[in-house]
Amino acid sequence: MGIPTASRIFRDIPVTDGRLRLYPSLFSVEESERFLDALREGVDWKSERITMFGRSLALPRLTAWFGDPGMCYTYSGISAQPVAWTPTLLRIKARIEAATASRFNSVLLNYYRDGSDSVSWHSDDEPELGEDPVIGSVSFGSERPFDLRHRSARDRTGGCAPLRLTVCLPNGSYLEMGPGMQRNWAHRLPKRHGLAAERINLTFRNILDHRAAPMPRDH
Ligand SMILES: O=C(O)CCC(=O)C(=O)O
Repeated sequence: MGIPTASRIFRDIPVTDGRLRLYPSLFSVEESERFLDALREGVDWKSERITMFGRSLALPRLTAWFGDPGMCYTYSGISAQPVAWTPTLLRIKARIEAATASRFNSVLLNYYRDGSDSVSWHSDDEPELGEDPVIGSVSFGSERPFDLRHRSARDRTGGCAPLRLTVCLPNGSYLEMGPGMQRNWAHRLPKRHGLAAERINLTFRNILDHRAAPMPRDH
């Protein structure tokens, strides 16, 4: 299937112990607006709760989990059963798969209603994703900074690659966190106080062993 040339343009962001690739315009502005509207209106968004220090708290974002049958996922102590792929999600997935060598069987959707919504430091390293997963992250709506930090305090290579960096994720972009990025790095989407605009993020994943024991995390 032919895809627009702009979709294929990418930039490798140099990082120690990992591979990070940004496609700034995998989707055009018009497509991104249509997908943002379709996802906001068409997804049954959930406000999940986690227990921290004995208190039940709502996650500061809405979420939804879609995938092939049986692709259950446990994150932040929440066990999610997949909703079946919708035509919109299959179109987004097809674009990624046409532009890259990656293949995914599930996706976690995050709806950030405004700048007070966020996700705190974590790695996508649940056992069902396997030892060294590739995570594909699509962004629609408001551009937000995405922070990454290496898990070790020191640069073990002695080189000058940064151990902490921020990547701005524009409307219509696709960030691929390749091998090494969950094992060696953590990431977060910090709050942007005063920002009124919404954003929807889709993190495509591959569940390798859906029977693996869950490892809850805080975020
Ligand atoms: O919204 C983002 O860009 C990050 C989402 C994320 O880190 C996650 O779903 O694990």
